[in-house]
Amino acid sequence: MTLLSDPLKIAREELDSYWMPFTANRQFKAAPRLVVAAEGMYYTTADGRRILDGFAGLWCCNAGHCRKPIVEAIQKQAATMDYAPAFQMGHPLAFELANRIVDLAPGKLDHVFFCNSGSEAVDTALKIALAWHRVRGEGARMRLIGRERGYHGVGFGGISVGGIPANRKMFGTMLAGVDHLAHTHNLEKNAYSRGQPEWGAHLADELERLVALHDASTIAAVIVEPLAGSTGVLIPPKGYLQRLREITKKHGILLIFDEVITAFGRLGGNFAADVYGVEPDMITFAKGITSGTVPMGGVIVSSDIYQAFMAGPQGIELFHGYTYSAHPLACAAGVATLQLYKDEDLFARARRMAPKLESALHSLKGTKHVVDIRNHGLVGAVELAPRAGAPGARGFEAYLRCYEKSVMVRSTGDIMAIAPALIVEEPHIDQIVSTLRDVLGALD
Ligand code: PXG
Repeated sequence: MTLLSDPLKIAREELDSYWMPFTANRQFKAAPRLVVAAEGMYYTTADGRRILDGFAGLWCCNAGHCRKPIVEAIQKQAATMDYAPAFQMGHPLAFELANRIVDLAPGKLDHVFFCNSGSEAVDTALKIALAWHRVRGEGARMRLIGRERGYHGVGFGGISVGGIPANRKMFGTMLAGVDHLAHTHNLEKNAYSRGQPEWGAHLADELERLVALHDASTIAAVIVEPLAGSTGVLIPPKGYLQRLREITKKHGILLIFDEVITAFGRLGGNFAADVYGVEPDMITFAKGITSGTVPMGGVIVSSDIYQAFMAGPQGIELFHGYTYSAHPLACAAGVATLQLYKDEDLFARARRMAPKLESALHSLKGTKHVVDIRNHGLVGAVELAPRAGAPGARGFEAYLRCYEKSVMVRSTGDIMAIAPALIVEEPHIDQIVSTLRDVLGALD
């Protein structure tokens, strides 16, 4: 079967060829959830239902869906110049987008390398870290340090520094020389914290232990999500990121913030680095840069990093890049997206809506199964007690039932995650929370 008979009424056997990512394929194909259109805060399903999008797609459509200025910019670019060679050639929009990103970036972060996804951004940042130490004559710094429960995409670099067991266990030994910090999640100490939890800054001191074990001269970089998203929304304890910054600086170790989720307004600032007041050496981004419309990712690096490469011999300074680095459609989408964020002051809007999301979510305290509620910016999570012997089952069922009730949230294990577009309004938040309340109340 090659053609869909009718995109709005796809027969079950027509769903077979596509091997879906991070999806229970057999379960999905037995009861598919197909969306065919999107606008603002809503998806439309193949059977004509309107679904409130409580998750900005997958943490990415920060400006809301199918926003006109972005759509038009992509259409125009597709008709003007479809593609430009990425190596030894350039096109103006790539430089314009890099300039705009640098304008938003904190402190000394002033150069941008483009790729096409968060996973590529992470692998790019890790490679830059290794190469940077090498061009400075410290090539023995080859170790990379991640964190338990971290999600850094699915490349071999990303799963190596990542800390999600299911994403690692099937894939061999991954990169050598990687170690991990402990994660910061602790329900006993921090349950029902609003914003940053009080307890846990000392967990950053573990880095001193790893430095003592491996010696600083072997360690290239530490990579963390400032707010860990995918694993179920772990908000950094007060002082934790500052402590990581102090220790990395003291030992000449690069600090990479993986901001694939947190960049571009999600926490109410340009970057999490701004919101938490900690300046890393590199920031990875993706998702929100184009509001999810065209795949794009990238790494913002400090001037120290860029200039070390530019001080080397003439010729190609970094043997790394992608056919679609700074793709014209992605750049057009990126420029239009950043302009829209500015025109509508959407990051300030996220800041204004954050307390509303916070109080609405925390009103779920006491609802059946709920063991924790946490939030920062326009990110929230409701953690459920797992069913005995079936971790993740309750969360997934809650996700399905919310969808039946026309609200899309996300479940990761038994944690329900919420991350609406920055255009979200109070009635949307109320609908998300009341749907969760009804669903959880009726769930085994
Ligand atoms: N780093 C971080 C911090 C991410 O959140 C990636 C890297 C990888 O990005 P790509 O573009 O390669 O997928 C991510 C992606 C979820 C969810 O439900 C999270 C992501 C992707 C899909 C679902 O939490 N994060």
